[in-house]
Amino acid sequence: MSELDTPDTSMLDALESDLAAKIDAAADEGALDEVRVAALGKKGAISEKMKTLGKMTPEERQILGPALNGLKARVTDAIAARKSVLKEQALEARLSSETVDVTLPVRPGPSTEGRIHPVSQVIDELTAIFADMGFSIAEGPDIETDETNFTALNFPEGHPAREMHDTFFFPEKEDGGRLLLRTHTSTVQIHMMREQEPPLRVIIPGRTYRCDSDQTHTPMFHQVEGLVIDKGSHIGHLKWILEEFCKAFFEVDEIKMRFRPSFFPFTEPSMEVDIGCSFAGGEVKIGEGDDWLEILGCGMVHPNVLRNCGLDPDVYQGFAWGMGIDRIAMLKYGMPDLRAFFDADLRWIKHYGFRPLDMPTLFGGLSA
Ligand code: 2U9
Repeated sequence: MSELDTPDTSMLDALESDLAAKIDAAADEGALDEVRVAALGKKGAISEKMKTLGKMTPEERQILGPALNGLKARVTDAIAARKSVLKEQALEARLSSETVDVTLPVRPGPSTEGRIHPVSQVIDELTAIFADMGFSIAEGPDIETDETNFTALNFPEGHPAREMHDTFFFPEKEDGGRLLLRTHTSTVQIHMMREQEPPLRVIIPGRTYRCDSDQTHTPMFHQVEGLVIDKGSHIGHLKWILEEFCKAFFEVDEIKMRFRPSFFPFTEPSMEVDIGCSFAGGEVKIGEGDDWLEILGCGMVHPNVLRNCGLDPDVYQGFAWGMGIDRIAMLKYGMPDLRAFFDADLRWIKHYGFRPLDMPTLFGGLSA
């Protein structure tokens, strides 16, 4: 083919530089897609030229074929490169416009008004402590039967705790059964021992009810009980768990503890536990001084209770403890009167309540 017959590819060069300019000028992915369609779409400039290849002579096709394919490849790559640049720019724009300065203080408003009740805070704290020791947390109904609240727990018939002056009973049912408001959360442990195979390690916070009312007793109060049932459980384990709990809860490195003999129908032996404190200056300081403060009751689960739950006392042993949540809240946070806990007085909750964002964690400080 002579110089004169060589097909003119200069118009392809002009088309390429025109498309390259439009690709660089595309301000966003939408505009870029319009350029792509105009160049490579069904009726695109390059596509239209590809369609003419069929009508060319073999000599012309030999020149223009590779030229067109090369143009199409370079334009496709240029569009792809521009697309990734535009995507990056769009992301940068969003990142800079959507920043949130997390170091800013919480904006004043309803979310800063709300308070967590000290009882809820203490439940969160003791939950964090026992969960860290491998305990699971369980809850159960406030309305219970005489059987789970007393009989299964080895309370003999006629025991004073069963009397009306101590327990809230519902009207007698037709079948003679009596429902009541549970006087302790032990009822949940009875259900768990009857429904689950040991080993058990469970913590049960919840509301409990007794006919009582004075500066340190209210008809409804909060208790947390713990239960461990296993084959080799002994009092050494119980003492360790309670000591670790008290140190973590009162946030002290060392704490003196005193285990005094006591009696509960559901545990044998039973003990009441005091922690060392100082009353100097009329203020209670836990973990120092030579005074003592009763904090909880505990003991080895009575064999009758194990039997009432279908467990063989010669195979399984367990221990349990119970404490008043409101009481340890008063000790830790200094509220003078238990009745104020339930008056729903906003001034009280504003003073003694906790900010919702102060979630207690073991590493972050329980009551930081
Ligand atoms: C089962 C077996 C044993 C739970 C226990 C105490 C000792 C105790 C009181 C502390 C202050 C209740 O809130 S309070 O008035 N509780 O002293 N509670 S042992 O023993 C159990 C629980 C469940 C199956």
